[in-house]
Amino acid sequence: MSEQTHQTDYEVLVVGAGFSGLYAVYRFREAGLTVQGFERAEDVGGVWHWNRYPGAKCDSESIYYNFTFSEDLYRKWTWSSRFASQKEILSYLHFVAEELDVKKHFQFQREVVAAFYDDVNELWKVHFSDDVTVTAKYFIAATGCLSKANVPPISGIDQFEGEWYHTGDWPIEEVDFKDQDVAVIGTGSSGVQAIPVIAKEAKSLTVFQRTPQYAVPANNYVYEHDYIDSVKNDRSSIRELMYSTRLGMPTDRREVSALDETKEQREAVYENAWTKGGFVFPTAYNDLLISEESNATAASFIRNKIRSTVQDEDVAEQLCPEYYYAAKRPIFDSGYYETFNQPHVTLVDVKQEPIEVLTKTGIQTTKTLYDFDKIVFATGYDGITGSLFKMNIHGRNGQSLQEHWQNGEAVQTYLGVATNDFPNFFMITGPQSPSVLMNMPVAIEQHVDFITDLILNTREKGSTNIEVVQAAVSNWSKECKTIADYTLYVKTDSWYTGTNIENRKSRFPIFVGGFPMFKQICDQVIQNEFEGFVVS
Ligand code: N01
Repeated sequence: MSEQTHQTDYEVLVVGAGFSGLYAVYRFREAGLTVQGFERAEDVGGVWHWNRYPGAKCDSESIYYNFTFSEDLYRKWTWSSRFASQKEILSYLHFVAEELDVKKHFQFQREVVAAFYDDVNELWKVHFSDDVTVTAKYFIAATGCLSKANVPPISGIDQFEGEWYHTGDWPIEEVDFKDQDVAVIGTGSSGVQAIPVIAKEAKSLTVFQRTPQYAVPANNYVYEHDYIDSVKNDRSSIRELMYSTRLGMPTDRREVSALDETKEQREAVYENAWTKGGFVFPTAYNDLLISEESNATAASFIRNKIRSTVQDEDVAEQLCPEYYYAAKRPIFDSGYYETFNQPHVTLVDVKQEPIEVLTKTGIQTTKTLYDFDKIVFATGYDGITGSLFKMNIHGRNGQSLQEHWQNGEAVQTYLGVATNDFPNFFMITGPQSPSVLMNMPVAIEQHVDFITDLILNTREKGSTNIEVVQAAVSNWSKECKTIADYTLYVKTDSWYTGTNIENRKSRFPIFVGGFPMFKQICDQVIQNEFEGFVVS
């Protein structure tokens, strides 16, 4: 046991003011810790502050995409529709900040540029872009999994004389596409949401697609008042339901293999899921991500939908994906495929016609020079580890997190919350937690509660230093890998595997066992006096 001898500016320093940061600051404050939050944006919101691109929506259902720890908070907020827009979710987060009275604990427009663990004084020194350094005992990354935008290294970006944007770093001012020739590069969730909306405004829209995607209708609708009232009156059972389902929100998941039903039965099941929209489709059978054969039935159903929607046969074929359905993040759309029936919309397959360079006027592929007024990069993120690496975090003996995790190819954590040789550093929904495979607010509540309990438990013992032991990290990493290796996720290139980033070898730093199993393991760790951690 050691007394904390060196004075720090704060006990806890939290980076990020999105869902994680807001709840973390609130919980730490309520636990009696002195806490300070820092955020690079000018206000709260996290990814929902930055992702203002046209058509941005959430694909978790609204009534589940919120905090459920407080009856009062839950009752006071009213969602308008099944899938809320970015604007509405951002308003929700402003409302949360106000209700929990946490904004006063944040400093905005303060970006972390480096953080060092001071072995001697057992504290974190965190440096900001404005040359200010602060110290804290506990350093908490509430930076999310998708906050480092990936602008691919295409040469000539600086030469382009029109305007270009990244969906994850969208300007606050409205972008006007009217009478403009527009390019969208990328067809993941962001591109698929933005493309139909931009097409409505633009004079012409050219979509540069590298990998065709499976998109299933979102089927968004406005909530009825009575329904919302009943939901508000039922917070505790809704919370229970969320905490007891794999995805952290109820779906119509059917515990049956696609291969146990006849072709006709499957068609009916998929058709029903297609109509209901959202996560009903990827959870129509329980082995879609395990069995290649089962997966092929869903993939084939969607390809047939694409062919029957897109009028030009060649374009339809170009839009038909081949990878394992849902092994990349499932996409829910609102009129994506239909957009390609419009005469002013063109599809360019960059596998056939790679982008060579951006010129003053547009995009030069190996075949054609396309002129544009505006280019939208919907090219995703350096997911999971990018937002952590961006902070240049250094643990014991000055080792950086990048070195520790071999540039993201050998990520190892304990429960996604901590890693060895980085004492008193905690991640909310970090690598090897179920995070990105589930409804985030639930994962965040559970992770923040776990970290708070860990710190309080340590305090009760009269200690302040917390470190995870190497064996716990190795064992957890092995467990994550063992489960993941049963799935098709690891056989598919995606931002999950990190292979969307040039020259990165495949890894899969996500716990796939589902949220109830994860929570059970964490609860057991708590019961066993936080086994895997040592305090001093
Ligand atoms: O990013 P992505 P995203 N040249 O990585 C292509 C969450 N999210 O921003 O597939 C040409 O999925 C790339 O091609 P490929 C959600 O978790 C949620 O769309 O790598 N193309 C791909 O088509 C989601 O999964 C919501 O071959 C290039 C696209 O860009 C995650 O964020 C909404 C390229 C990137 O797709 C990320 O989604 C939005 C290049 N050099 C986002 N580099 C909702 O809640 C990349 N691409 C609904």
